[in-house]
Amino acid sequence: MTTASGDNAARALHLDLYRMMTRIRAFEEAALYESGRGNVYGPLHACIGQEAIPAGLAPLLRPTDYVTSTHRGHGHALAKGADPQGMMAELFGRADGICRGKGGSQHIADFSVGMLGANGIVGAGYGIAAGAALRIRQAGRDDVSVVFFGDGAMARGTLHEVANICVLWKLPVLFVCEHNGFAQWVPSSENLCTDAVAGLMAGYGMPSRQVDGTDALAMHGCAAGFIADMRAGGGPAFIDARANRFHGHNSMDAQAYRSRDDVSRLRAEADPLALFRAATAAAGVLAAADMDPLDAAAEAEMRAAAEAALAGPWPDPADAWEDILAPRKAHAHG
Ligand SMILES: Cc1ncc(C[n+]2csc(CCOP(=O)(O)OP(=O)(O)O)c2C)c(N)n1
Ligand SMILES: [Mg+2]
Repeated sequence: MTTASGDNAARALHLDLYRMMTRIRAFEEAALYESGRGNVYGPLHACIGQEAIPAGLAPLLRPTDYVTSTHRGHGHALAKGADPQGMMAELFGRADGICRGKGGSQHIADFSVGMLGANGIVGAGYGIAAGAALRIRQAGRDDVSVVFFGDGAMARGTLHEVANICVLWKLPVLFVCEHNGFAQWVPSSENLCTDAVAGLMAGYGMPSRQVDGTDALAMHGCAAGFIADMRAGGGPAFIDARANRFHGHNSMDAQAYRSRDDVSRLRAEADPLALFRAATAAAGVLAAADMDPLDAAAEAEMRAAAEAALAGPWPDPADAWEDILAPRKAHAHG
């Protein structure tokens, strides 16, 4: 039986999921536009088409949880609560960027919200996530550590080392594979020995599930169960989230390896925002009139973030030698 409070909770969750997806998309569309105008330093790796994956997890994460990310990390950072203006300023290389303009798109981090960093090294997040999870356990906390990575990164040896130790030590790491079928321009079938990656990880004794990564509600439901188990003292889990990237590998990729028709078909059939709109309307939870203002607000928010970031200060060349080594106090114990 549905109740009024149940209906309200469902409505609030649907609004949260849609708001986050549309914010991620608007951030990246604004960033891609500015990249085309020459305002972004370095390539941009857009997660457009994959927004439901981080958006599904966002309402489940606390500021004291941790996230490690990839080169395709804008959605992860926003889902973890990072400030879009600081992120945009980071892309533009400005001194008020979230990492003082020194990291750029592939190195966005914000420890104040538990975002431990995007990473240009494929698969580099595994060990960092496990270390963070070990700290959580040692401190007796019930937080969790989420590592996002691509299907290409499944081929990295560190995944298998880390999976082993996380199971052995019951570390609260949620492994989220963003399975988009490509590693750069190489189809995953030429990179991975199996498509059934959840089965691979189940072999380590880890609860593992394949989920439709274009479905924010499905992502949310699956991650909710795994995260609740971890907060109650359980060990790691794995999600094989299937989705598609609609843009090239990055802003410099002409996509010679797939046809325009393939991409148009994906956009028509597998757009997580459009699918969500249709499903929530069919279920009678949200109507277009609930979601259209969220689209407009996200667009305005990200446009304002870009404008403010463009007006931001350039770094002082004298600061180039700062932030290279860990802060002194980190070495206090030798
Ligand atoms: C250790 C390492 N090897 C190779 C690369 C070059 N590289 C950058 S992205 C990428 C593909 C990653 O594919 P996947 O993990 O599936 O993520 P996706 O780009 O599809 O999100 C590769 C091979 C790298 N950055 N780091
Ligand atoms: Mg991939």
